[in-house]
Amino acid sequence: MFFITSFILALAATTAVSMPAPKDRRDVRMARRSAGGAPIITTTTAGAQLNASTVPFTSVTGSFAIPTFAVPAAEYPSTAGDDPSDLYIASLLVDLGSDFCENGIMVGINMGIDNGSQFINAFWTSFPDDNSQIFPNVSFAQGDNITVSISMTNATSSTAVVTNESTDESSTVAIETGPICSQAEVGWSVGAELNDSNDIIPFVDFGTVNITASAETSSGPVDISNATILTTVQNGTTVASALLEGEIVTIAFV
Ligand SMILES: *[C@@H]1O[C@H](CO)[C@@H](O)[C@H](O)[C@H]1NC(C)=O
Ligand SMILES: *[C@@H]1O[C@H](CO)[C@@H](O)[C@H](O)[C@H]1NC(C)=O
Ligand SMILES: *[C@@H]1O[C@H](CO)[C@@H](O)[C@H](O)[C@H]1NC(C)=O
Ligand SMILES: *[C@@H]1O[C@H](CO)[C@@H](O)[C@H](O)[C@H]1NC(C)=O
Ligand SMILES: *[C@@H]1O[C@H](CO)[C@@H](O)[C@H](O)[C@H]1NC(C)=O
Ligand SMILES: *[C@@H]1O[C@H](CO)[C@@H](O)[C@H](O)[C@H]1NC(C)=O
Ligand SMILES: *[C@@H]1O[C@H](CO)[C@@H](O)[C@H](O)[C@H]1NC(C)=O
Ligand SMILES: *[C@@H]1O[C@H](CO)[C@@H](O)[C@H](O)[C@H]1NC(C)=O
Ligand SMILES: *[C@@H]1O[C@H](CO)[C@@H](O)[C@H](O)[C@H]1NC(C)=O
Ligand SMILES: CC(=O)N[C@H]1CO[C@H](CO)[C@@H](O)[C@@H]1O
Repeated sequence: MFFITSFILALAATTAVSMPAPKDRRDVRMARRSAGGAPIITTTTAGAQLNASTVPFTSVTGSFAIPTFAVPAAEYPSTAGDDPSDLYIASLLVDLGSDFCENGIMVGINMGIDNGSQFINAFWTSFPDDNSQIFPNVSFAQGDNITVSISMTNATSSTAVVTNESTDESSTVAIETGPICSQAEVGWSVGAELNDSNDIIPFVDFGTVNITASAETSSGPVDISNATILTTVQNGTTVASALLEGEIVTIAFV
């Protein structure tokens, strides 16, 4: 289990947090999987996910405007109340292989409110080592247009890029993983994080976000219209839902 402490703590949180381990997410998904293309129910993730077909994916990209976000209303079911001094987080992610491969990468924007203070950062995480780091040289504000991508350089190395289109600032990192399996899925989602006790940190209320989604194989761009929808259900209540229209994944906090 890794901890995204470096930036959260730097922004005054006293709580250590982490991304849910992929295995935890997968177990939840597989356990509750419905037949016939129905959404997969998870406790941490809402968005769309596409399995590889015969040709492995080589890249995944998502573009979105960072939404306005706020402390959720009192009825939000995963928390006892709407205590404004608490920590609320949501991560806007693209994924390559983190769910179904031993080795995988997630890249995204981490946004939240800690004791009333907002923070936004870009981070990448590689699996299975759960190594999470912050992209340098780029910062963010609500409303900024962002593009994040992961591109495989070769079998064991990928390049991840985060661009703030609103200022044309960009940050690029090379990520060494083990070999990413040929069945690696791609995904575009909003994900929750876990605290030190492995409890889910409540989502910040992110309203609605539209992710323009794309993926490629060595043969070129892929039709993502068959992607599977992921819905977040916590404590029996849907807290985030998603739909896919064309290449747009719309994710809503409910
Ligand atoms: C995607 O692939 C994984 C295994 O790699 C499998 O468990 C899962 O059912 C597949 N999902 C769909 C929607 O086909
Ligand atoms: C889940 O719901 C039960 C019953 O309403 C409540 O007692 C419990 O605190 C809730 N758990 C969380 C994590 O919100
Ligand atoms: C939360 O913010 C309030 C008001 O700014 C401050 O008085 C308090 O010390 C903060 N609490 C923590 C744990 O930082
Ligand atoms: C893969 O690419 C990385 C980055 O360019 C390089 O350091 C590494 O040696 C390459 N690995 C192989 C097996 O070619
Ligand atoms: C984001 O992109 C949209 C559509 O191109 C544009 O209307 C908007 O002004 C951009 N926002 C910022 C902050 O650059
Ligand atoms: C960040 O900026 C410094 C100074 O300009 C530069 O040396 C470094 O390569 C940059 N890092 C990235 C990931 O762009
Ligand atoms: C994690 O969150 C739960 C539920 O909000 C809380 O009871 C617990 O104290 C938290 N643990 C840490 C280490 O912050
Ligand atoms: C998302 O896209 C839908 C459909 O195009 C649009 O109605 C909605 O305003 C968009 N929402 C945001 C937050 O951009
Ligand atoms: C989507 O799924 C349907 C039914 O399984 C299949 O016939 C179709 O070829 C798939 N389309 C793509 C682009 O994969
Ligand atoms: C680092 C940086 O300059 N980020 C900028 C992204 O774009 C918005 C404007 O839309 C600025 O407010 C941020 O400062």
